[in-house]
Amino acid sequence: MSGKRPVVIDLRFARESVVSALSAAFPDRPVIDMGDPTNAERDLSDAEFAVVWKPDPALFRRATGLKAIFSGGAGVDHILSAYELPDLPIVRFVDRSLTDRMSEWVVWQCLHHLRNGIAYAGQQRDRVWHEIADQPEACDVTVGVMGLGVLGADAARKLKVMGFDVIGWSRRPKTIEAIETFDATSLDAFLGRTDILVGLLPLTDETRGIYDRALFSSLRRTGPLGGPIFLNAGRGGSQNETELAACLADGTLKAASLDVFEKEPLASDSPLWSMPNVIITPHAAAASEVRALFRHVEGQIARLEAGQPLEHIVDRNSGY
Ligand code: NDP
Ligand code: OXD
Repeated sequence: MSGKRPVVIDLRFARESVVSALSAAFPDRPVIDMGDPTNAERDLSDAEFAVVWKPDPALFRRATGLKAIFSGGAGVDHILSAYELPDLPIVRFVDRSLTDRMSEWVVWQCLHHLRNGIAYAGQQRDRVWHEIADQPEACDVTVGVMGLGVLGADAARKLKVMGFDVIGWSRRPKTIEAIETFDATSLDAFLGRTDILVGLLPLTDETRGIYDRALFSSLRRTGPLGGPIFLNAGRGGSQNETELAACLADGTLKAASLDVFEKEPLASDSPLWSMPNVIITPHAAAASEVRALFRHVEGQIARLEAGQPLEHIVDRNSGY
């Protein structure tokens, strides 16, 4: 090998996907795969980079020579909130495959609600042939995307292509072609226009519990879908699940599609499981493709070695 220092991998993903992706990754440097039990006691002080998803907390005490930490996903709350992290750059996973998957999920769910997917699935179960009248068009429905980062902005553009009226909200002012945007100071105006709310926020101190009864009550109630609909694929910690379930039960919300939950896996006794107006996916909206993740890490290391700055570095102050 080239004399380069190792990259340490601690990814709590499906084991086969990590092993398979590692077979072709990092050809020019040693790899320490913490999923391999023979590495359990290995000295990690020579490791130069770490690629992690919910890693062993001891990793950062043992790997004392790291230059950068790469998150195995776009979100970094899994490490920022749970570990004493060394003062090193933390790089988020940003990649076309992840972005496309998330936009697929968002567009899928918005179309499902637009086209009465829940009602028609119920009718099919009951062998009922009945066309629901007054089908609105996508352009009649305003989708409000909360979080206009890499994922939110892409989802907003693709929803626009499908014909929806799309608006967006982010902490700082943003310009996205053909999409009206609102910043942190104009949340109420944004919510008051929104028929389908799409949550694509990171979990930070500011966004924890943001999706609560007060917020759901501010959504537009006079839209063509017969009540506001909530989609969340950001983080479950941003939703007050007790209030969410109550709002779905009393009609404050007409329906929801939820990919993320306060506690995952979702407890088997959660009322959300059996609500007829709720669609649940198991944090599967945009799983990281491990080969793509390693390509992204290789690319960032190559940049660093060429004297260029790392991209997609987390701002520790804002928490994302
Ligand atoms: P980015 O960091 O690119 O974007 C985050 C967006 O949220 C930005 O527009 C930011 O505003 C906005 N934001 C953050 N805090 C606030 C706040 N307090 N008020 C208003 N807006 C705020 O993240 P990504 O788009 O890449 O990812 C978003 C999240 O999606 C991830 O953090 C992760 O939690 C989740 N995710 C979920 C997956 C799943 O499978 N369910 C898969 C991948 C990611 P500004 O533009 O002003 O900075
Ligand atoms: C991510 C996730 O943050 O999969 O990438 O949740």
